[in-house]
Amino acid sequence: MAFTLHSYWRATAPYRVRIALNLKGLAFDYAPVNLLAGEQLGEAYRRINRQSLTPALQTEDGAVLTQSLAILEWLEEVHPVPPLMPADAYDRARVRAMMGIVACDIHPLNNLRIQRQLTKLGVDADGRSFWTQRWINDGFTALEPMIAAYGQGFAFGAQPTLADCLLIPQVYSAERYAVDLAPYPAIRAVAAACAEHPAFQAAHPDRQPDATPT
Ligand SMILES: N[C@@H](CCC(=O)N[C@@H](CS)C(=O)NCC(=O)O)C(=O)O
Repeated sequence: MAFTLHSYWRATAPYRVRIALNLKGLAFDYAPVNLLAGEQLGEAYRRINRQSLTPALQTEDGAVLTQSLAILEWLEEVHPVPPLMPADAYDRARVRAMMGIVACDIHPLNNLRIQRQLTKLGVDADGRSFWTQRWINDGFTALEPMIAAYGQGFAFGAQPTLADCLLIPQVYSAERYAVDLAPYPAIRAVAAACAEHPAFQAAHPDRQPDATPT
């Protein structure tokens, strides 16, 4: 059985997993979940992921995995070639620190359900943009010197790692929310390098079967 990735084209957490699958050369079927239409809240998808969040990955042997970080680490353990983590334990901790900044300290504050809750609380579009930009800037301000110190073309080192799988979708989100990336030259350089890489290109939201013009 092939992999099936439950995904929404513009959502950044499934985008992380698409990049990793592509980097590892693992083919997958694409199962769209229309987040704007609320499909994640329906019973059919809740049977796949009780959290009503994307991604979910059905593996070759029929298991269903949720939470993008858990999926990425599972892919790395079960399909270790090419490696997306450095060999050294200190270096792996550095990559995981970069991953944590995006996955724990930026993204949870900005995703769709948070945006919807802010709207319900009366925060207008400008207020929501300010909120989103603020948390992205906070995280990018921390990431920038780490990437400047450890990156050699990619976020950590000279080959893609799981840090790039997290960073690139977050840069996509930052551009959507009109964050000024001028203060982050190291992040911009990594984004430019990844934009030339076929695995990242194929994972781009605009290339997904459910992409719709906005
Ligand atoms: N921590 C989760 C976050 C998943 C998540 O928030 N997914 C978003 C898309 S990026 C989603 O499906 N949101 C649906 C909603 O907010 O209703 C992970 O890393 O998988």
